[in-house]
This record gives sequence, C-alpha cells and structure tokens, in this order.
Amino acid sequence: MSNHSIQKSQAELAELFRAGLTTGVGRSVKHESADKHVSGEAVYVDDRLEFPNQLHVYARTSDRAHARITRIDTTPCYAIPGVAIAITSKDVPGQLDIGAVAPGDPLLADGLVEFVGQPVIAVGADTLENARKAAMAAIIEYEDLEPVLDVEEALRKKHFVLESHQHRIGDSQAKLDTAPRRLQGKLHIGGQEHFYLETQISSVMPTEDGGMIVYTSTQNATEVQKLVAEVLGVAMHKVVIDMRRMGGGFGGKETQAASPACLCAVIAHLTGRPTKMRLPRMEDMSMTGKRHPFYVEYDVGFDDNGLLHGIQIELAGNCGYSPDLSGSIVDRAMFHSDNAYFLGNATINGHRCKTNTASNTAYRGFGGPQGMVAIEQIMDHIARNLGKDPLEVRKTNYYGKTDRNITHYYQTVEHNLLDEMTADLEASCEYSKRREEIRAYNAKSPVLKKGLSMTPVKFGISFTASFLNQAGALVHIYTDGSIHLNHGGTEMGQGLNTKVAQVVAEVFQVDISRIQITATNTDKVPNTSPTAASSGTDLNGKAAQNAAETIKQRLVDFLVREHKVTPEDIEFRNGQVRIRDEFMSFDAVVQQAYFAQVSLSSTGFYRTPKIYYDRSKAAGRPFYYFAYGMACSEVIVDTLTGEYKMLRTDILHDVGASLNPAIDIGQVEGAFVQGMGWLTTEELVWNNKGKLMTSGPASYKIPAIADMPLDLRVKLVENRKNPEDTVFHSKAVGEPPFMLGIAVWCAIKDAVASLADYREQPDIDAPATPERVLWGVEQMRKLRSTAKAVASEAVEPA
Ligand code: MTE
Ligand code: QUE
Ligand code: MOS
Repeated sequence: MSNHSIQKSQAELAELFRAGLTTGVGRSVKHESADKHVSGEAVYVDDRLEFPNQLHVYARTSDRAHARITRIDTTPCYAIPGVAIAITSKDVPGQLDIGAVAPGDPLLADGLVEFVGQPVIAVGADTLENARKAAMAAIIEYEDLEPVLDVEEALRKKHFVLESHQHRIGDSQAKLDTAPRRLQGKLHIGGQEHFYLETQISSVMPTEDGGMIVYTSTQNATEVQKLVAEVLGVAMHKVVIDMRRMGGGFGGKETQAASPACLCAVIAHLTGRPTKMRLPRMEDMSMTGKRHPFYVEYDVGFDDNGLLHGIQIELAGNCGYSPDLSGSIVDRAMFHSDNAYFLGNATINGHRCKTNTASNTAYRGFGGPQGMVAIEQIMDHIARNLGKDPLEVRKTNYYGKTDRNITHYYQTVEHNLLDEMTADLEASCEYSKRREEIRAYNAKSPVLKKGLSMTPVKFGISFTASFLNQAGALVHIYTDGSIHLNHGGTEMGQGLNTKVAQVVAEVFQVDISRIQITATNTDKVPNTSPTAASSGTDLNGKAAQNAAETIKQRLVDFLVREHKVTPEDIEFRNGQVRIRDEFMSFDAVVQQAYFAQVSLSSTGFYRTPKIYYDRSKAAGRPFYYFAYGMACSEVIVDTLTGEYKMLRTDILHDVGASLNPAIDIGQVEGAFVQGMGWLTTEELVWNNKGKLMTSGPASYKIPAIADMPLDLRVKLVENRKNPEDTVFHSKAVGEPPFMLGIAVWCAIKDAVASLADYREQPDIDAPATPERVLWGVEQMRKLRSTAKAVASEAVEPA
C-alpha cells in the first residue's frame, strides 16, 4: 500500500492502471470472513475475552401456557454460592415492555404468563451453572388459566393480537358465482425454527454516566439500543450497540435478540458488574418465536383452461402470544398470495391469531412463503381437477407484460421475467421429456413413485413499512490510503460486508484489501433499520456508495485545482489515478489531498425512491421491484413408508447484475435448502399443555448434507440488469430463493397424485413429513378404490 520505499515509474503506474480492478462489483470475491470462519478465528460474542467480575445471567421461565402468578419468592436463590442478584419484573428500573412495534412483550412476566418458556425471573451469578441452580431454587406459584393453543380455535373465537386486514380488487364473489368451475380447500402450513448455529447472546459492560456498551448478536442494532435505554430509563445516547457478526440470524434476531440484551443491561445496572447471557439451545428454542404457522381457507373460480375468474383466501397466521412483527408479517403473506399470478378478482383476508405459544417472528420471507404456498396449492388443485399438467395452469395464470399486470394491492408488475425464465428452465431441465419418462416409470412401478414440479417465485423487494427503507454509512480514508468502512447493516453470513466493500472498492477503484469493515456500531451509523427484507445490500450498498462518491468528488475537485485540468481528465482505476496523461498512485493522491486540507471522511445516506403505500386503502407501490426465480424438482416417494428422496433440482434465479456471483449462488443454494427443510422434515410439535416437544436437534430435523438433492444445478439469469436504479443494477437475493423450496413440496404431492391418475389433489399439509405423505397415499388409494367400485357397479348387468 505504502509507496515510500518503492517509487513506481510512470510506465509501471500506467500498466497497473490498464490492468483494471479485479475485486470490484460483479466479481466472485470470497466472503470477507471466509478464512476466519473455516479456521475458527472469527470472533462471535461468546468468543470475546471476558470482562473481570462478569456475571452470567440465566432466566427461569414459565412451565405454564397461561396462568396468573400468585407468588414469587427469590430468597432461596441467594443460598446458592456466587449469586449476586435475582430479579423480577418489579426490579426493572425503566419501562418493562420490550414489544418491537406494539406493546405486549414484558421483559419479565408481570403477574401473568402467556406461554411455556416465558421468562419470569432472571439471576446473575459467577457461573452459568450457579445462575441456573439459583433460578431453579426460586419459588414460583401459579393459578392456571385456560390456554388457546390451536390456530383454528383462535380464528373461530376472533382471538387476535391485532386487527384483521383486507386486500381487495374487483368483485370476487360475483366471479366465483359465475365461474364455470369452482373449488374450495383448506391447508395447514407449519412454522419453522430458525436454528441459527449461534444462539441468542449478549454481553454488557456498564460505562460512565450510567451508560452501557452492549455486544450482541442482532439484526437490529438500533432497536436493541432503544429497548436497552427504555428498560433502564435512560436516553438512547447512553447506550452503544456493537455487533461484529452473527452466527446466522434468518429473521430470528430482528426483535428477539433484545430480551437477553435487556436482561443483561438491567442486571449490569443494578450490580455495576459486566454481564453475559447466552441461551442454551433448548432454552433458545422454547423461549423465542419461530416462523408463523398458517391456516388457510380458499374458494376459487376458474374456467376449463384453469384461468382464474375469482378467488377468496383467508390467511390466519398463528402469531403466538404477542404482536411482535405479526402486523407486517401477515401483510407480507397477503401481498404474496398472488405469487406470480394475476388474480384479477380477489379478496384476501389476513388474520393475526393469538395463541399461548412463544411470539412468532420474522423468518426468511417474512410471511411471503406462507402466502405463496397457499396459491401454489391452489394451482395444483385446479390442475388435478382439470387433468392438466400443473405447469400449464401456472403459465396460463402468469402476470402479463402489458395487460393483466395489476396486483391485488394495485401495484403494476413491470419488467416481469416469468415467461422467459420459465421457457429457459423448461428447456434446460428437459421438463416435458422427463414428465413423459416419469409417467412411464410410475405406470410400471407399483411401490416407488416419482414426482416432478416446476414452480415460480416473484418476491417484492422493500420493507412494506416504507419508512424503514433508509440507510446510512461512514467512510474514512486514512493518510496511508487505507479505507475504513461502516454501514448500518449487519453481517449474518450473507456476505453483506463483502458486497458493500466491493461497492466502495469500485467507486475508488482500489483493491478490496485496502478496505476494512468493522463492527456495526450505533455511535458510528445511527438510527439503522433492521437488516431484513433482503434489502441489506440495496440500502447500505447505496449509502456507502454515496459516502464514497462524496469523498471521491472532493479528490477530483482537488486534483482539478492542483493540476489545472478538467474533471473529464481524471480517471481512477485499479489503485491509480490518471490526470490527463500523467499517472499517480491513489495513496499519493490521498496524501497530497490531506496536506491540502481536504476532508477524507464522509457519511452517506440513501432512501428508496418511488415507493409509497396507503394501508388504509390497501393500495400503492410497496415494492421498488420484484425478484424472480424458477425451480424444477424431481423426487421419489416410497408409498409403503412415505419416505422420499430429492433426486434432482434445477434452479434459475434472477439477481439482476450480480454484485458477487459466488456469494449469490451460495445464498440461492442455502435458501432453497432451508425452504425445502421447512416444507419437508422440519416439524414443530407442542404437547396439549403448550410445551414445545421438539426443542433440540434430536427431535427437530433440519436438512443435513444427505438430504440435498442428489443433483442440484443452480444458475443465475445472465445479462439482465435490474431496470431500476439499484446499487450497480443488482437485485436483492437473501430471501427470494427460499421459496424455490416449494417445488419440492409440490413434487412430493405430484408423486402421490400419480396414485389417482393425477386427478385428485392429496391433502398433504406442510411440512410433508413421511407420515403425512403416507396418509396422502392412503387417501389416494381409498379415493381410487371407491371410484373403481362405482365404475364396476355401473357396468354390472342388472
Ligand atoms: N444468509 C446467511 N448465511 N445467514 C442468515 O442469517 N438471513 C437471510 C438472508 N440470508 C441469512 C442469510 C435473511 S432472513 C435476510 S432478510 C437476508 O439474508 C438479510 O441480509 P441481506 O439483506 O443483506 O441480504
Ligand atoms: C419486510 C420485513 C419487515 C417489515 C416489512 C416487510 C421487517 C420489519 C418491519 C417493521 C415494521 C414496522 C415497524 C418496525 C419494523 O417491517 O423486517 O420496527 O415499526 O422489522 O415487508 O422484513
Ligand atoms: Mo429476514 S426474515 O427479513 O430477517
């Protein structure tokens, strides 16, 4: 970097200049922490050197789903050695509620418990073991109340955490009544545990003036800052959040990282000692919320081609005991209940059902996947009713390019890639040929049945709460030419820091090795939005670009003055700067600018243009653009056991002009497998007392390497810039490919439907566990034998 020792000649500088940059945007630069992830040197909160005198915090949680607390006695806690403090809700100095958007989440239960796993008291002790022993020694007595554990019961009783909401276009009722064909159905969709490898964790150090520095694993630094300040009853400027990286978030650390941080802060405040709280896996699984399970009812009218005439969908999200983000999550389910299809005349009702379980929260797709599973089920149902290939019915209903392109929330779908991407993938995966082969195979194979399905994804990019679509960044250039970069996003493994660094490398035209990104920190970039809605790169990349361009402009202005040239004479490239026909290294330019008293530091800011949404009218343009994907999956099902194996999946996914193809393909593969796990083996089971029985990896089955499709082929759409002015015309990638997993669920149902000549839709709820698949097999066999009996009776002579 330094060129004090070796002065390069003009010819050498010119050659470097001409060679061009290899680590800017569009390059498969490896993840900034890849080596450290592999060697184990990446520092997570639990790896930080511990503070002297630190307390470990442990929460004793409710073992009742719904009860009044009649007595709490913490005196027995103090008999355990090493115990410093045992606190209840009464000891919280500031506000007790840590609800993210609406109140409803007390930091510690206050007279009432509403789920098994709800924190009631917290203990600080010298070791985690002592804290746990002491917490278990407390006396807590309850008077049981009737719990609501079933989403259908909650829906029937209108037991909601928030009001219901409607999206409506046209006259669905009239169209249902006049449609040539009509079907009704219902479906349960399961939840999903985040299973981030690093469980929730915070470590807090009290500082002067009543301040706190909080090291925590969160997607939402500003929210934790605000809630820590509120529970302490101090201003936000007393609290600093430092977040270097998460060991996975997947939405589970958007709101639910706050509770350990706040418990640590309260105990640090009351004792004056540093604190740390890390949830053991079983506690993490029972205390924190998951993806919302949904119950869906539909009524659909269509014609003989399968074209939709009218549709009504009831989407009932199981929110758990409190609102958390369920308002926006059920909204996003409603926004995506069209997926890729023009609904025309539609009424979509979204309900936020309250049950006595942990408060369900953000999870990759944020309700979108549940809405999309519903409409994909409907597409399959229509196809079985008509005896058509489901892909034909899907294509018939795709949004048009110039007409049939208004969504049920009145946004026009522009630049849709559905037709081209479907045609491309259909050809490259040889859909028709394999469809024929599979039909032939199934006709000859009595036990093993193959299934095939090709499903699209259209996912809206932007927070639907429009104000969240903003970001900030901070860039410094030091006098040696090295660059320090901060932005408001958080790194959870998705490669955000790498992409944002590539953007800054591109602007300055310097190698990425010059750029250091450090922890996300609320005193560097304030008022951050959560890193969520897949918009981390879109927002923070643009903010960092803005900061870097501000500094670059100052450098250009300086060179213009100094060298008496015009801005057009100046070009930055590969660590060099050309000033008309003279070359200077970037370092030398920076040094000269410093001596000329030019500021080498800048903030940057970005807000997404064009979007607006009026929720009271349920109309607007909530999404800046859509990301598209297509997946084709082939499975084989054993109809004697219900077990299955993924044989092959082909994926074509749209990321606009990719900022980093290697990272993007990693995101597509990871998201697809996570989506597949949700819809196949990941089943959450509660007992009739509301206790989560699947609270560890022994009983909750996430996909492992052996569950991968035997043949997985992932391609990104080539030569398709995002037509909107996003960061270097890229598209968000974090969530959209999750919903490619729907192809696997539909392929399993396709294999089972073969048992009834593809004319019946098996009732296989999600997840399609082997048990459910077996029930679907039995259902198909029963339907066929009744049909045969009826047919043979009909031909029997009287
Ligand atoms: N990838 C990894 N490795 N780990 C994660 O936790 N979270 C996903 C996705 N990809 C996640 C991930 C979710 S839910 C979102 S919203 C996006 O990353 C957030 O990051 P981005 O906006 O920077 O893509
Ligand atoms: C997608 C998301 C989020 C969202 C909307 C989306 C999200 C999120 C919020 C949200 C909404 C209102 C608030 C708030 C957050 O909305 O992650 O603090 O007041 O947190 O379409 O991912
Ligand atoms: Mo992702 S669910 O928006 O954190």
